[in-house]
Amino acid sequence: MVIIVTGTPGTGKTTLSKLIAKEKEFEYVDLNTFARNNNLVIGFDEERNCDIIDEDKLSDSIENAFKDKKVVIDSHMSHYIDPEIVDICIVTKCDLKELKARLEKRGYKEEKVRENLDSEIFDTCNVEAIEEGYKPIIIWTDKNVDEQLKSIF
Ligand code: DAT
Repeated sequence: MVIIVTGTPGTGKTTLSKLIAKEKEFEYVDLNTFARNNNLVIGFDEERNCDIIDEDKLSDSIENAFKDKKVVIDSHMSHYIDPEIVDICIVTKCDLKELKARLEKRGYKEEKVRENLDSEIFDTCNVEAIEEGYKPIIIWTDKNVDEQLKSIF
């Protein structure tokens, strides 16, 4: 079983993925680390300040690595994995004031805070996931997460 967790940076992907891993006994996978360890990094996106992952090879690698395992994959790029091999797509979302506070606490510069807030306002990860063929489940991480997870597990 494969769960992906996508969403704007700061909305709580890692926190939620690790919670699911711990409570539901899934293996936690950070997609960036997985991509680096499996030679799937084909460049660096200066604008987004993140690795460019070879999308063509990504899904096969994931499928081969985690066949018959319970795995939760954390990344704002995870919705680029082929929906065919994913059972559940979660998009984390967060109240904008709270998100701004979280990003500032991380020490992000004003411009980067603004970019991520815009991303959240435009619902970018959710929209992209739907475009890829997913039916995402939204989890609001500024509200009671355990309560919302009951609709999944
Ligand atoms: P992401 O992985 O999307 O970048 P994160 O999991 O690192 O986000 O969380 C960003 C910050 O928000 C971090 O300081 C913890 C806080 N946070 C995330 N989920 C939360 C929750 N459910 N309740 C309270 N704080 C949360």
